[in-house]
Amino acid sequence: MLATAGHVDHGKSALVKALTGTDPDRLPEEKERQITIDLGFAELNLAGPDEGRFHIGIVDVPGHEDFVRNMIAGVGSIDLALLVVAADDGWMPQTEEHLQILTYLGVERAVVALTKSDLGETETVTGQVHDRLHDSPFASAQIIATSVRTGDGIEALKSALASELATMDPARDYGKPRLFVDRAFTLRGVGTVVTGTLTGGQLRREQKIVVQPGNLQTRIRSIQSHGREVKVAEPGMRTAVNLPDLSVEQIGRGTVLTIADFESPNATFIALLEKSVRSFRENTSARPLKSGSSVYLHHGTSRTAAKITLLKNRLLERGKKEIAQLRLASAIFAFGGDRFVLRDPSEQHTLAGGMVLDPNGAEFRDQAKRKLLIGRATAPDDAHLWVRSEVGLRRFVSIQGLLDKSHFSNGEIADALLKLKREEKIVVHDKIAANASTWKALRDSAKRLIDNRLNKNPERAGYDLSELRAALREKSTDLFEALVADMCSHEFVRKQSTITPRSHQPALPAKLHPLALKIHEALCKKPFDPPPRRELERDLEEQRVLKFLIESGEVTELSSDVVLLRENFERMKNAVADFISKNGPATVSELRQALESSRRIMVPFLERLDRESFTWRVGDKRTLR
Ligand SMILES: Nc1nc2c(ncn2[C@@H]2O[C@H](COP(=O)(O)OP(=O)(O)OP(=O)(O)O)[C@@H](O)[C@H]2O)c(=O)[nH]1
Ligand SMILES: [Mg+2]
Repeated sequence: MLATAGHVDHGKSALVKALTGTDPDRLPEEKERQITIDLGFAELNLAGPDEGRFHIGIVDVPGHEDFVRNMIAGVGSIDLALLVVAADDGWMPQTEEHLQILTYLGVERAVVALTKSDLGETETVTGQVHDRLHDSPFASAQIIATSVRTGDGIEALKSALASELATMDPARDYGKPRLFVDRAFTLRGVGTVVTGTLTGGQLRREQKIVVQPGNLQTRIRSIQSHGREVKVAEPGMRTAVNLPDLSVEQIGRGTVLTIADFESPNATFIALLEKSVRSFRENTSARPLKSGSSVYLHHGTSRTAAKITLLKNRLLERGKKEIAQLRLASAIFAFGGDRFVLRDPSEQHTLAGGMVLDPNGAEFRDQAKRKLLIGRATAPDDAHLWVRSEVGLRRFVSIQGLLDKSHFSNGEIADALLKLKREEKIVVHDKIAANASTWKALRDSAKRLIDNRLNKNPERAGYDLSELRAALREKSTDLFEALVADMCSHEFVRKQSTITPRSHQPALPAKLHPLALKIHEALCKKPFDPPPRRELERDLEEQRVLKFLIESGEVTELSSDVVLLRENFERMKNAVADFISKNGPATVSELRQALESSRRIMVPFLERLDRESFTWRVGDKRTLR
């Protein structure tokens, strides 16, 4: 995609018409006032090298200072700018402002048209433009003098654009399509149509899509590009999508068409802000930006009120970069690596630009974490670096959804994980990835906790997993499960709900032996009608002993308040079998009398036998299975 840029009345729209034959000014008010107000669109066909041709969309932007907002919406997804400077007027305020906006948005290529060459003295203006561009990304841009009056330079401009396009990489496809909507309208018989410049991935006819913010689900009926039906829209394409199930109100400029794979939009995020060193005039836009300022954030085709908190210094000075948290009045659908522009609340000045470093926006006052984040801005295309910093920032990450909102494909993310694993920078366990050192620290503290507990309570079969999790203060189930699985692949085993070293043999400490004897005796007195459990464990030590007896199998637990010696449990079972074989199905009360037990014991006891499928309940009687 190509977009014009430049000061009002410098001949952008006239040039687009001369290049394409299409007048991009379509609104009656635009015709009347002879000024561009909103974005205009045209298609440029150019002869490329080797008989090839370029079909490229042009977005024509307004130059007037009141409509910079619309201009930004037009240049969010472009790869090449056609910067227009009128030969009779030279470099003007919106030439400068547009240049800064293009730079903030990461546009790296431009061709300059010196328009109205029939009216001006092109040599001096060429010198001035060179001057202005020398410290910009467009320092080596071709400068072509043109006149739509005489036709001079139009062919030269076409070949300059073609040669520029020939050396550009195709727009990246990372499988995450976003169409930032710049227009929505209704066509009779067709319904709602939205247009935009597609980035990040393909969209296809009949595809299910989601409109963000708002998570509105719908389906694409058809797609057009420059008036032609297409099955698939590719990244970089000017795209018109027919969404008959939505109304124009639901999907105006600023919304995003995407697929269902992503988390909701965010209203808070972390970004690196940058203030251009350039200052055309000593005006508001050149003053440092203060932490706490209210601004307008322009992202994609959206504009949202936002508040900035600088995380390190209090001021963002000209020529500097600062990491900041942005809190928005309403959520936007931003990815890590996205660029944006900040303007002042009265919409008079462009203040700064920025790149989203973390769309999920927690605050990072921690210096090490800030450093990790800032590193991302220096390598926005480096999946390895982004994955590594993500793991570093959050200690542990779920692999599912890792860096979903980024400019990296799932394949690139998986490759980066694999590489980091091979380099032993991270560990990957099942569904999670962690810093190698953090993981080791976590495992060590889990081990220490288990060892301490079993040293203190050698009679225990293991450490309760729920207790371990609470002690580690780990909230993520995936993480905790991965930790336990990892430990159990080495020196630990999992037994029901406990974890224990393989070598551990539970043993009652000698000083508790007398208590064990006491409990044993109490359970023997009336073997089938022992005292309630609470009478056996009146203090912590007795509790420990009884728990040990249960875990070691010496005592059987029938309910929270009923325990029996294992051997008595077996004897009772045999007695029940004898009684029923002789007398036929029996009630609880018959069995209770026969066994000299009590209802308190008999009810949970028989329920246990039912569960073991030893007995079977028919009405109020038990028979044998
Ligand atoms: N003499 C001369 N006049 C031109 C040329 N190009 C444009 N103009 C005139 O300059 C005026 C402004 O042209 P536009 O193309 O509307 O300018 P623009 O940059 O699109 O203006 P905005 O979109 O409002 O910022 C019109 O009256 C044009 O006819 C040229 O090459 N030579
Ligand atoms: Mg115009």
